[in-house]
Amino acid sequence: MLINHLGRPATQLSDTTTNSSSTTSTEKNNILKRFIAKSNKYLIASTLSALAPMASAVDFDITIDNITRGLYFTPIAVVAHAANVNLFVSGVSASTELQTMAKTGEIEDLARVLTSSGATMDNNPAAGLLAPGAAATSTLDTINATANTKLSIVAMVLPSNDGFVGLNAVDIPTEPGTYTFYANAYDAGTEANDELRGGGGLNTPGFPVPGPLNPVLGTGGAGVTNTIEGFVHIHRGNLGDTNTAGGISDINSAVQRWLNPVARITVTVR
Ligand SMILES: [Ca+2]
Ligand SMILES: [Ca+2]
Repeated sequence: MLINHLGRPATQLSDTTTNSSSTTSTEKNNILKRFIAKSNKYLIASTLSALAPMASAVDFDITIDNITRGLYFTPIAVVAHAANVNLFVSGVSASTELQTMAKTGEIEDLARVLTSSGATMDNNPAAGLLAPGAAATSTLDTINATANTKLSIVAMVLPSNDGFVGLNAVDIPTEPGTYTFYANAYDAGTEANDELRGGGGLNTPGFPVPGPLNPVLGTGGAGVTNTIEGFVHIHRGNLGDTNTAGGISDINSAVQRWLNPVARITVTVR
């Protein structure tokens, strides 16, 4: 059965036509006048909306607060991108570039791919590690890149094998004001969470240990697990232990465990 735009069966459209054929000529004129008046109103409305400024172009600051007790964030990628781009999708395998970021902390590969897709980026606003309780601010300007309506932020979290803080494709606000988002830590699913010190390379086990982390980690752990998870998911958190010279993990469970979220993102649109 044919259905018109109001959801009525096509047969009802025929009934309406039959009824209108019995309308008098005066009534027809009145109907025509009302139709013309309405059409003018729509024309004026559409002209006004065409003259309104573009709502998608914005110039904004993004402040990232590390709200954890004991995690460091490696160089942060702050990205305004188009709606058809995703840095990661929960439940799906990580891209090679995301895997590299989550296992080594390096964002150059991710930045190269995103830049070639037309994204607007600010890389490494903390100029290195963002310590627990610290904050860093980026500025992005999408006035000349109006397709970039989504905001994503990623950085590896340490200590972790392939954990990362992720804000995933939220709508960039367009009205001036201050907006707050919270970001969870995810597991890239590309390395077993053995929780052991390592070289931090893409194909080496364990996690990198930059200077500030060295004195607060244990040594000689046996390893928590050998299982590679296979897909991006909410991180289960570090298990850790309290044995600084052995146990299952080199992570201190009294300091470096966490519950999500791990970052507060404050967007200020000017
Ligand atoms: Ca993992
Ligand atoms: Ca230990």
